[in-house]
Amino acid sequence: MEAAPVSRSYSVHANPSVEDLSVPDDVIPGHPLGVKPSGNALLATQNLRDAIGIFNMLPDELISMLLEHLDGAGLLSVGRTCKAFYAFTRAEDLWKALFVGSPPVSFTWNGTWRSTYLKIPPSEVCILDCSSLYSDALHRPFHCAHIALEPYVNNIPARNQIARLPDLSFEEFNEKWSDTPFILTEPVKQWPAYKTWSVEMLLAEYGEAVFRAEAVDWHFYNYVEYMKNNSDESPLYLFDRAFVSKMGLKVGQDPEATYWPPPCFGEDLFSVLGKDRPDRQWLIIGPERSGSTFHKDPNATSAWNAVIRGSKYWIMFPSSSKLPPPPGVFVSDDQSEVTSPLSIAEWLFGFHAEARRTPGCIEGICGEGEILHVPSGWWHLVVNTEPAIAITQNFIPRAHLGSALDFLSNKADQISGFRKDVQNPYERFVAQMRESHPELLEQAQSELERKAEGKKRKWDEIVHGKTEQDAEGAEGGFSFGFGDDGSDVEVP
Ligand SMILES: O=C(O)CCC(=O)C(=O)O
Ligand SMILES: [Fe+2]
Repeated sequence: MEAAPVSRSYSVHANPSVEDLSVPDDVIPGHPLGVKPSGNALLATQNLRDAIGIFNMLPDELISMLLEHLDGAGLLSVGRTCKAFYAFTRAEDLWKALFVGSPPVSFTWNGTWRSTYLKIPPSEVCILDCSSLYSDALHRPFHCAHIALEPYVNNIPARNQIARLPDLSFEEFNEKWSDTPFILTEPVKQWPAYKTWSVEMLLAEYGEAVFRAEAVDWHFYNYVEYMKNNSDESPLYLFDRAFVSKMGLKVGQDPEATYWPPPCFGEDLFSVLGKDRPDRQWLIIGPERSGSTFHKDPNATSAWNAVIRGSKYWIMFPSSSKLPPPPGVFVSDDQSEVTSPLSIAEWLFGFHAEARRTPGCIEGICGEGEILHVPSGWWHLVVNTEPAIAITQNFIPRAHLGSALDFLSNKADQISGFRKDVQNPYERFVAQMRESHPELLEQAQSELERKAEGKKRKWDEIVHGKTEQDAEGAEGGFSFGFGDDGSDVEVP
């Protein structure tokens, strides 16, 4: 009953021997302790769970939750009581939480969170046979950490393919492409970063530098040890917004620049805020299977994401208040919270097929030296199909000034990435735009007014059967988003 999606094709001979029909070892390795999915218990003659006494009445998930309350010594003690509890206390999530909760200043990555927390060198890790334990809760993360990505990222239907182009001019981007995801194959190939960066080179140059990886700040040499030797279902992802200063890079127009934003995207209008602008650029490094679960980028910004080494699979959906979120993703009524309780592997396993059939879905692989455009408001899930190094930058393009203003003024509670002391980002932004680009601001504001007026008219027609002229004299006000363009403009 072990579920094992086939990762690679293997030949079946005309006269298969027993060996020929066996599942090859390289598909999905067995669980390190031999734990099996729970369905196997139905035919089993022995079950290690019988030894856990009164706890046998609790579901696996509840046992795991109880164990989350123990410290390292507690977990080791419980694990010594019987093989079933030994297997439960070996769950990597427990040890990851302990390690991340009290990170040592220096450490050696020993291949698992448990061995790293307990400082057990790989040669001294002991393994008890728990093959008579049947638990989906324990088996699932291990299984997900090994499922093959190929069936999901390959064979993209032609109708779903993200457009691929060598390059674009600013005019082409501004007039035709600012609402559309695309991959450019040329500009990044000019970057010194593309020509010189690799994990080894970065390790040699910046091994001692400390980068942020989710909730931890690690020396890069530790992250590389981790990257090369882990079996996590959702590998820790290096995502550092201060890499330019940490690495002493020059960026943009400078003759010694390591990289520069491709000119087609034009200026980033958030630059008018100078030092008060929100976070904008990140270095992203991760092993195969690391990536980003479904989200929309912050503050209604667009983004580009340039792959310097490796490759990334992207699956994307447009959004508007009329469209549901992607399959398997749930959003609170005010869109402020996204719940995607699944890891990338679980989502691929459970929802990818449905997503691929859903209108609006587009997919693509952004390879080494290529750059992908994420228009503001688009949902995206990204998974690294190989160990990858990327740089991403968020920006407000001219064509999306209206949606950025709309977001900043109407979704103030969802604004993120500004320094804490920057009060009232919307008003600051408008004031700076009025100074630097008054004509663009005026255009965007009248565009927003036109949209709000259109919505108001539509509402009046639906509710009161009123015509445009009648509605002009209407009184009272409330807010309602019809969202035919993805924005929820306040109706006065
Ligand atoms: O490279 C990735 O994982 C995607 C990053 C991303 O979506 C983001 O920075 O918003
Ligand atoms: Fe993103």
